[in-house]
Order: sequence, then structure tokens, then C-alpha cells
Amino acid sequence: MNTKAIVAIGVVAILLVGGAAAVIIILANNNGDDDLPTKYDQREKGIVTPVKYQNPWGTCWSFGSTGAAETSVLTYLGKTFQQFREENGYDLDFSEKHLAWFALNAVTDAETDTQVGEGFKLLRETDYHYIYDNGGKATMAASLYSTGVGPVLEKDLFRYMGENGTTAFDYFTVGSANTIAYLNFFAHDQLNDDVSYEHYLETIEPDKLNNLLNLYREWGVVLPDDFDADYVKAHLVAAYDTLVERLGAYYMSMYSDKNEYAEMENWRIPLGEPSQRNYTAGYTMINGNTLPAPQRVNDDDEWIGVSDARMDLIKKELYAGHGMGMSYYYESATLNKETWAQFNSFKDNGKAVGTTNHAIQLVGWDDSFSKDNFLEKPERDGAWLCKNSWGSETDYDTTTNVGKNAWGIKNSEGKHTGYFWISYCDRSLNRFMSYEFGKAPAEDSFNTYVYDFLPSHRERTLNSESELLTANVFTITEAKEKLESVSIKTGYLESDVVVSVYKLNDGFTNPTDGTLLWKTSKTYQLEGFHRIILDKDIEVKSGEKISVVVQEKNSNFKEGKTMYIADYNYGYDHTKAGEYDDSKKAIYCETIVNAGESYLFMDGAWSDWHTTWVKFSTEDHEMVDNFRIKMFTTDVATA
Ligand SMILES: [Ca+2]
Ligand SMILES: [Ca+2]
Repeated sequence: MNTKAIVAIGVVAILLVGGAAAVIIILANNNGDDDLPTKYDQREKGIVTPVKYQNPWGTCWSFGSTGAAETSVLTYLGKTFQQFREENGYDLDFSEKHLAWFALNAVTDAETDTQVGEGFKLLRETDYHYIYDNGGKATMAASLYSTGVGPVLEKDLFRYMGENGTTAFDYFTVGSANTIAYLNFFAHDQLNDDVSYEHYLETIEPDKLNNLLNLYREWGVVLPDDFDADYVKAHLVAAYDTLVERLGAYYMSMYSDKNEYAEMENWRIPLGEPSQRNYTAGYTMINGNTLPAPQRVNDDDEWIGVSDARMDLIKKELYAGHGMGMSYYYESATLNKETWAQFNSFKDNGKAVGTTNHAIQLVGWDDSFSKDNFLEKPERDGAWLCKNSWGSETDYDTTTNVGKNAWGIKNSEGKHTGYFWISYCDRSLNRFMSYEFGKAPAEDSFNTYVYDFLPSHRERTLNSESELLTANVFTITEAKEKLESVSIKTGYLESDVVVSVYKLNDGFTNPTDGTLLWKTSKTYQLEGFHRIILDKDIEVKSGEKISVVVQEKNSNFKEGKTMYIADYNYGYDHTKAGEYDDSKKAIYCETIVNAGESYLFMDGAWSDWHTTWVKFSTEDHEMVDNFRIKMFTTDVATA
């Protein structure tokens, strides 16, 4: 790679950072919206699974993505949720725990020879619960699915619960050892030192005492109103037994309705041999599509309206029965709890268009949903129908009593369903992702060739006015294999893609230096992960080098290809320095790109991405992964 090309990557070519709100593509043509109804609800097709309950963790993104995957699989099977239950004797209920855990855990040597340690990592192993509180994006789910991993059924593996499956209600029985342990844990947390709760009370600073008093009042402990630090300290030490009682009672009352699992349990999934990552339930993702957010913004990134063409893209996916995940900004103050209709104008808080803090599953729309249903009136009628993961009175798990919660639109019997509406004009809508699933090949005779294990979460785009190609080169491991499929990632709407597979010569000089085995051309309307099944029997042998070369063209750019950058910088520098900083997030990420894996053709020459990306990442303190090109094969029996 010459210097000129490096400049082209670093300065000219970088277009996108962050979420879909930054997408600048203009939709030129009408998308057949004449066929779309003015109102649609996937529940009426029987393809939406019951509302779940994500507490005690911040795993909304995993629930939104998993619900969407369930809907997509039901559509693929042509079954309703009820039909699936009756025919199989169990529910189509995928594991949100498996998805969250493995999307946010680096790969180990049980899963890869060459990329060990790639992915998200904890700064401190003892913070492993943070895996479930980090949050995430739908693209991270699609990344994991694109490697042929998951989703897995909860009936087989990884129920959404800790190792004992106890609920918070079970945990905090009145006066139990657990409540005492919690008080000691509380003291430890406050003082960041290994002291007992009793010692904490004796040493607490007066300015912190007021906060503590308020907490105790919440727990139901009767304390004096007149504030005297010494008196209160003495009183609290004397009232220790009462506190243990009251704390238990407080949590009992808090959890008696919407039960949730205890976060004090061990929720870790063992990272052992064999790896528990590489399972599926027999279905694999064919397409994971990123759709542009419908908001239109001006040059100053201020909201100026919504694009009907973009909304039609979203509606078309829903109407096709594809499950869809979405993110938005939840705010209690902007949610009308009579109509369960949310509208964020961001007028008062000055938040940027596309700012999100919660993820859900999108299941329908209603063009005539009145703007009068919102607390603040949006500019027009119309709303999206959303499935949340904060429990329900109609769908909760009756075997564990977890997730019974009076939240969401009421049904005809006055029960809260866990669903809600969000205005077409909501400024926060972002990260729309739809999924299509198909049948997964049998796991025991299946080979996956992957170099890009870092889940996609932030992206940069690489473009060139001249021909641009990306390629990954894989070395066949089994005696004899048949090529089954390849997986690629497109970066734009309306992309034309050419994929070529070569068997490379010994001592090859570039990824096209060999015999062309197969070539195909595709047009993808939507950006995202795409799996292409080969339509020809091609056998390859152990030790052979096979390259998959991808070209993506788009009407906005003569040539183009997206790469992904791991710029989750928090924590990263501290890790390098061997330090831990409590003010930083507990998770960072790393990528690995070895020589001979990925190649870039730009400015008329091939370069090894191993060399190119090192220069690039040093410049911007960011980590780039291999190109998102994968290959899948099946074993061929040998005599
Ligand atoms: Ca589940
Ligand atoms: Ca890699």
C-alpha cells in the first residue's frame, strides 16, 4: 500500500461514524408503497412471541434482537407461535443470555486458531456481570448471527436467569442472611473497602448520612427528623437488626408483583472446551439488514421531518414478516400512560436527533394513530407499534412468576400487554435492523472460516473513485470439503455486489492469483450482512488457499466497501498502560488482523490489510478488524 492510498483512507474516505442517523443516501425511487396497508400488526399473523422481562440487567438490545429473530424464524417456518408450540411441545423462545454473553465476550482458542482474544473484553474479570449491563446494538446481534452462531433455544441452554434461578423476591426474605450480606455489600460499595456494614455506619461522613437516611426511610425504618449525625449514627448501629428486617420487607414488597431474578447470583456462562458459543437451534441468519432512520435533518443536524420513502422501507420489511429491532430514547415524562404513546421532540433537552437509550422490537404501524394521543403533539398522525421487554400482565412467565408488570397498552380486559406506540415524528428513532433466517446446516459436519469476530458497533466507510476490492484468504482444514456459502457485509442501500471465489496458486502474489472457481452478482436493496449459498458443487482439499473477493458498487459511489473499526476507546488506553480507572467503562475491545488474511485492492494495487490497518489505527487510535467476509463449508466423506 502506498502513501497516497493511506491518505485516501484517513482523510477523504471516512464518511460514517455511529448510527443510522448519519446515513446520507437519498432514496431516489418509489418503493412500491401502494401495496402497503395504512395499518399493520405482526401479532395478528401470530408471528410475535410473548413479551419478556429483561430485569435485572441492561439487556434491552438482546431482547429486541432476539424477539425479532423469533419473528423471522416463524416467518421462515410458515408457522404461528401457537402452531410451533403445538407441533413441537415447546415454545420458540431463544436465549437472550447466550446472545448478550457471546456478543460481548472475546473469542477463545476453543473457537479460533488465529483470532484468540478478539472482541469485547472486560478490564477486570471480576466485573463479569457488566457484560449484561454494557448495553449493545442490533448490529452486534447480526454480527454474531452472521458467524453462524445462535440463536439457541432457552429450553436447551442458557435460560435467562442466574445459576440458581432464584428471584429477587426469594433472595430478600425478611431478616435472611442474604439481606445482611446485602448490607455488607452496600457498605463495601460505598467505602470501596472491605468493611462491615456496622463499621460503615460508625465511620460514615455527615454529608453522606442524609442520603442514607432517605434510603432507610424508603426501607420503612422510622428515624428522627432532626438531623444530628452522632445521634443518627448511634441510632442506626442500634437499629441494625431492624434494618435487616426492613430491608428484606422492602425488597419483598418491591418484587412481590413484577418478580425478577436475583442479580447477586452467578450469571456467567463458562468459557470452556468445548465452546458453548458455537450452537444454533437449526436456523441461521441469511440477511441482517440495517435500515436508515426515517428522520430528515438539515445541515446543522436539526430535525426537518420524516422521509415517507424510508418509512416505507421499514414497513415493507415488517409486512414481509421479518422481525425488526429498533432503538429510541425512553423518557417517562414524554410517555402518555393513558394511551401508552411516546413522543420525544427533544425540544427542551437539546438532545441530538437519533439519540437513544433503549432498544425494542418493532411489530407494526398505524398511519392514522392520532397525534392527540401524545402528551406533546407531534407534527402529524401515525405511530409505530413496539414490543418492550419490561414485562406484561398478559404474557409473563407463570411458572416462575417473573415479569408480571403493569406496563403497556391495555387489552380489552384492562390488562397491561407490554406494548406501546411511538410517534412517526419521534426524534430519537434509530438503529432499525431486520432479520431473515433460513435452515442451518448440521453442526457436526460444518466448517466456519471467520476472521472478523468483533461485533459491528461503530463503522467507517472506505471508498475510492477507482476500482476497489476486498478479499479474505482461507486455508482449508479438513481432508475434503464442499463450499456451502459465503457471507458478506454491504455498506449502502441499493448496492451491486460481485463475489468471486478463487483457488490460489502456490506462492500466490494476490487474492486473484489462481483459478476462478465461482462468481456471482447480486443487488441488495438494503445494507447489511448477506449470506450467499453457492449454486454449484465445489470441492476443496486440506491445505488449499481459497480466496473470497468482494466488490461493492453503488450509484452514489462508483466503487465502495465498508470496513469496521473498533473505536470503543474507553478503557483501551488504560489497558495498554496496565491500569484500571473506575471512571472508565468496564469493557473495551480488541481486534486481530494477521498477515495473509485480508487484502485490499485500491489505487490499482493489492496490499495486505495487516500492514495497512496498523498504520491507519495508529493514526486514529482505533482498531480495525478484518473485512467482513466469511466462508462456510461442509465435510465430504473420504474413502
Ligand atoms: Ca428468551
Ligand atoms: Ca480479526
